[in-house]
Order: sequence, then C-alpha cells, then structure tokens
Amino acid sequence: MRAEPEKIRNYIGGELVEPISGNYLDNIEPATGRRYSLVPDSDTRDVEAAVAAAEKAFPCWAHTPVAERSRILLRLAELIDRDLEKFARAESIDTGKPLTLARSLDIPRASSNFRFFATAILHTEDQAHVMDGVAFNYTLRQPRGLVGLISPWNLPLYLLSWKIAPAIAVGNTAIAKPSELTPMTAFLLCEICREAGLPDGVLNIVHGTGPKVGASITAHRKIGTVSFTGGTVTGRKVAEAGAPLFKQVSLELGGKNPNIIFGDADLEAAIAGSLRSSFANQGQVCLCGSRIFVERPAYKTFVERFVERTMQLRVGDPLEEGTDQGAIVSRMQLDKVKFYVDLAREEGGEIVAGGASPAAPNERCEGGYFFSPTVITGLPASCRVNREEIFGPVVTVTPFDDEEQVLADANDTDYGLASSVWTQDLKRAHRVAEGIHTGTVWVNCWLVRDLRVPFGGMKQSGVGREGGNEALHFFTEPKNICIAR
Ligand code: TXE
Repeated sequence: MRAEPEKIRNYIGGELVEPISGNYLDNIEPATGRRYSLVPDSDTRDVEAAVAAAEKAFPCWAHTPVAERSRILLRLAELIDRDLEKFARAESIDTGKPLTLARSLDIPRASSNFRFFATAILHTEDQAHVMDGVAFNYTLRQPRGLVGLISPWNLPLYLLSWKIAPAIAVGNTAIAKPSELTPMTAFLLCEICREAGLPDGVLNIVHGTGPKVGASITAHRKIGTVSFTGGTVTGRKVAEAGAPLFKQVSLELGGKNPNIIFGDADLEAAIAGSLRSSFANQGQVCLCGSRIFVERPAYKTFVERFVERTMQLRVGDPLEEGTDQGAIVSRMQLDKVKFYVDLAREEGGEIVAGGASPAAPNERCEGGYFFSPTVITGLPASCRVNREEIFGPVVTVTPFDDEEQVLADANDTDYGLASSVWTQDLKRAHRVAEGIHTGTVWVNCWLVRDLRVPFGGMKQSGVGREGGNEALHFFTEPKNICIAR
C-alpha cells in the first residue's frame, strides 16, 4: 500500500496550521514526475491570519535587544547546519537538483545567511551630522514593520533565508511565501524556528500560488515592504501592486548573462568556470552565464574542449552521488527549454551538444523532467535565443573580434544581472568590467559571493540591492532627529 503524501502546513503565529480552505496542491518530484507531498493552496484569509500574527508580534520583537535577536538567528544557523542532510535531501527532491549540490552549496549558504545578518546587526554604525553652533542631527534606523518576502523555486531555502535573515534581524516581522513548486525546505525551517526560540509570529510562512498568496501579500495595506525574487514578468506585477500604496519594493529578477572569454585567458580555467556557470543547477540560476562570447583566435579550441566536457556531464538521478545534472524543476519549465532549443534550430543555430531529453537514468526516474546540457553555436547575438531568458541547461557560444564589439553584444539585452570576464590583462579586465551594464561582474571566476557587497541587477533584472548594509537599510526606515544646541 502506498503511503499518504506528507501534508505541508502553513506556519502562522508559531503554529503549523492547515490552509483555511482545506485545499491542497500536488507537490511533484521533478526527478520522477510523481506527487510526493501536498502543499497548502492558501488564499487571502490565510494571509490575513499571518498579518494579524505578525502585527501582534511586532512591538515586542522590534524592542527585543539586538544581542537577543542575534542569538536566536545564530541558533537558527546552527540548527540548519545540524540538519544539513535532512535539508539537502528535501531541497534535492523538491527541485530536482543534485543532492551533492544542495549539500555543498544551497544549504550551507542558507545557514551563512542567518549567521551573517545575526552578526552584522551587532556591528552597525549610526551617523551624526553636527551643524556649527546650531544643532546636531542623528539618524535613527527603525524596523519598517510588516514585510512580505516572496521567493522562487531555483534556490528555495537560500533565497528565502537571504530575505528572512535581514528582515527579522533588524526587528521586522515577516510574512513569507516560498514558491509553490518547492515548499519543503521552508516547511522544515518552521520546525527549527520553534526550536531556536524565535517568538511566535515573527516569521509566518504562507504556502500557495502567486495569484492567490503572492498577490494578497503585495496588495495588503499593512505590508509596507516587499522583497521579491522571481521572473521579470511577475516582478512587473509586484511593482504595479506596490506603486499605488507607495510600498518599499525590492525586485531581484531574471538575467541573460554574458560570459566573455578573451584570447589571452587561462583557457582551462575559463572552460571549467564556463561549465559551472552554464550548467549549475541545470542552468536554473539567475546568475548563470547563458551567452558565451569567445575571442576568435581561441574560439575553435574553446568550442571543441567545452563541448567535450559538456558531454561528459552525467545527467542522473539527483539523489545519486555521481550525478552532475539533475532534473528540470517542472514539466512547464522543461517545455520552455525545449521550445527555445527548437527556436534555436529555426534561427539557424547548430546544436553541438545535447539538444534533447536523455533516456531516464533509472527506473525510479522514468517520468522525470530531464534535459541534456546543450551547447549551441552559429547564432547572432541579436536573435531571440540570445535575448530571452531560457533558464535551463542551454548555452550559446559566439565568436567576437574586438572589445568594442563584444561589449556592444554583451549589453544588447533588456537584462543586466551579472557577467563574467576571462582575461589575464588587468587593464582590460577593469576597462571591460566598467563597460558592462550588469550589477555584478566576475573576473576570472563565477558565483563567488561576499555577503557584504550590494547584490542586484540593472535594467529589467531588478530594482534595489540586497546584501550587507543594503539589506539592513532596505529593511529599516531612517528617521532624522535634529537637536538644537
Ligand atoms: O517565477 P515567478 P516562475 C525566471 C525564469 C523562469 C521565470 C518564471 O525565467 O522561467 O522566472 O518562473 C510568486 N504576485 N526566474 O514562474 O512566477 C510565485 O508563486 C506575487 C528567475 O516560477 O516569478 C513564486 O513564489 N507573487 C528567478 C515567485 O513569485 C507572485 C528564479 C516567483 O515566481 C505572483 C526563478 C503575483 N502575481 C525564476 N505570481 C531568479 N531571478 O532567481 C507568482 N508569484
């Protein structure tokens, strides 16, 4: 007899509760295509309950000494570390990403987020401005109140904790909504919140769809601050909902990131880095470099070696240790990837690696959403495949002749999230980095994160910056106090 699927519950006012409607959605395991748990199909009423709980908790939490808030957040980090394997497994089953990746990257980074903001709040500095003989001013930074935190499916715990940690560290109370596709790690986090002694109502998690739960959060008059990570189309809706209410909104959206390799680069390092930046998490990272530009003298060798290495990547059951590439997050996302690979063919591209779904890696994964890592050449920088975000294991490689041309091509997109430059010429590295319109530029590396730097995108990749002081500022309201002398 098949076991009943686990029922995920909402976390409101410190209690794990059923959605008021009693309705649930299927939570599908991408590697098998089968339901493995049920996620609450919550609605406005559940958001209202979470708002009431957050409102009740706010005055006390906002006045809780910083050292105490810090202690609780550090405890949360310790408990995530303690339960690393449990979290990593849940993340892998939910998303389809290799367990090894969840274990080595996603979950450790989630605990780092709590640790970072737990200690950051102990070291903030306040400003004072003294006016000659007249007055002095100081700026008080206070928590903003109730904050809404909406996150996507690609790095579920990491991106949610990147928002929760700074928001509650500075004294806000939160209503968080994980992606309905990947709710499990947020559910596990609730158990840990109770164990860490986080007061009831400081963090509330409401599961469900974007149109019901997400839209209720963005439209709610009592939630004055919204931090959102997800697609650009949804980001626009979040901005539209917040504008008439003058909400403080931060948007971390999609990307179409260029990865530029000059002829003088350490080619082995550039190939290894490009392999990661193209295919990490099956290419479903907003920071993935989906457009590789290679200076013509190095182009042929790069393509040969890059394709060879791509074909060695093992697409497999995410739960198996030797797997490099797991499953795509959903049937819909898999269809989107296939659509763009077909479009690449129509646009005249040559598929030099991958381009189709491989055979199922084992019996368990027969209904899974797999796609081989795919490399496409021969497309102009201006075609749709090179301009629109695919968000899958698909990368294009294009030759270039000079710096000016590659900068123009790299910038010829509506997005501006991140980029990579590979060169041994220091002056060129600085010059090109300055010329690229992206929020982050990596030189001779990829995905190296210092949590103190401002993180975010330009153009349609988003508005606002998160990370370090930027996050502490985003989640607090500055008040100037002027005292006559
Ligand atoms: O994202 P959505 P989806 C990109 C990627 C992907 C595309 C769509 O290109 O193909 O976005 O993915 C919630 N009001 N990225 O559909 O819909 C939703 O429930 C408020 C880039 O999953 O933007 C989820 O919790 N919220 C990205 C969150 O928004 C709404 C990572 C994000 O979902 C809502 C993931 C609404 N009206 C996808 N509608 C990155 N930059 O990291 C949905 N949501």
